[in-house]
Amino acid sequence: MIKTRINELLGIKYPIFQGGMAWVADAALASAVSNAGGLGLIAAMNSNGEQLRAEIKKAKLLTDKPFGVNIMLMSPFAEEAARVVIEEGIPVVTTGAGSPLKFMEAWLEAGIKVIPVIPSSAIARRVVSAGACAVVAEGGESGGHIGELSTMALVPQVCDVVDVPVIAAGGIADGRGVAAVFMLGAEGVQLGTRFLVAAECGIHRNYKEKVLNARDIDTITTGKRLGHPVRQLKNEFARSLAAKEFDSSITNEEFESFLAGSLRRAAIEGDIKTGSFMAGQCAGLVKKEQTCKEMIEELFEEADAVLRGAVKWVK
Ligand code: TUI
Repeated sequence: MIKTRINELLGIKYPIFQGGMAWVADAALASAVSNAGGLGLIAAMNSNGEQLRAEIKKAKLLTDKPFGVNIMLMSPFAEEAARVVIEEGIPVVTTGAGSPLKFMEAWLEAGIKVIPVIPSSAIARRVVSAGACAVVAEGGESGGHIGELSTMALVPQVCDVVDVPVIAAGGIADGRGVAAVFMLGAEGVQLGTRFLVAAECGIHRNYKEKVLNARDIDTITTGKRLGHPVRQLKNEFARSLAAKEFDSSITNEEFESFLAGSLRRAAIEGDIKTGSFMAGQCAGLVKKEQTCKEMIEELFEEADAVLRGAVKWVK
């Protein structure tokens, strides 16, 4: 049994979060993770305020366990989502892709636990002094919008500068990864890529197949020129973005316009050619489809065994 301050803080059985993946993390997935003893998160990114409210209401019918909402701060709906989480009595909010400082006072006042996803120790320090009760330190191995540092380098440096619990994300897909980040000082984990193939994850079959068939070298990052690099599985679309990355005949606005709708095309339509199939470098570790309950139990059984076995190296 692995227990940390995260279990107590959030009232959950296992210190694991499911990443708040846009167009992926809906009520069905979040409630399945919460029912399995982790923290499920609904992604607010792709919904306006009322769509998010409807998704929250659905999740409330599907679980009596705590679940949260992830607010992607670059989303045009971030303001609406920030209000809806308060109105719906959401107990925990995670944020990504920017600074949550302008919303924090209102959320803390409403009794919401705020857990920002952060890519550096300086940003970790800043959000903790503004009242964050924990942080998710996300390394660049992750899928989607990423920072510069790897999980291995980021997690211990964040642990060194904050007193609140640190949840590690990026590159974790099995019990070895869970055990490894605990050794770096993390008290919880957040996984995205592995949950893409969960039975309760409703994304298109083609997306699941791409993850299940991925090798370690099958992801690529694009979008650095816009200041927000995104990791995704290689396909025609990703390669064409990569080719445009340093093409000065294309403006940033044109580059941005190629991205519009690409995540939806992957997750909902399963468009192999023009979809953006976001996934982390650990996709190559994801080989089987399971329910969220099976995944989470297996992850922590493995981590438990790895941590207990580690003592064999100490002479
Ligand atoms: O947000 C994510 N991952 C995402 S969001 C997303 S949707 C999308 N994003 C970009 C283009 C198209 C679609 C897909 N994946 N992860 C959390 C994360 N947060 N990664 C990096 C950050 C971050 C970056 C800067 C957090 C804070 C931050 O602060 C900057 C500042 O100035 O305070």
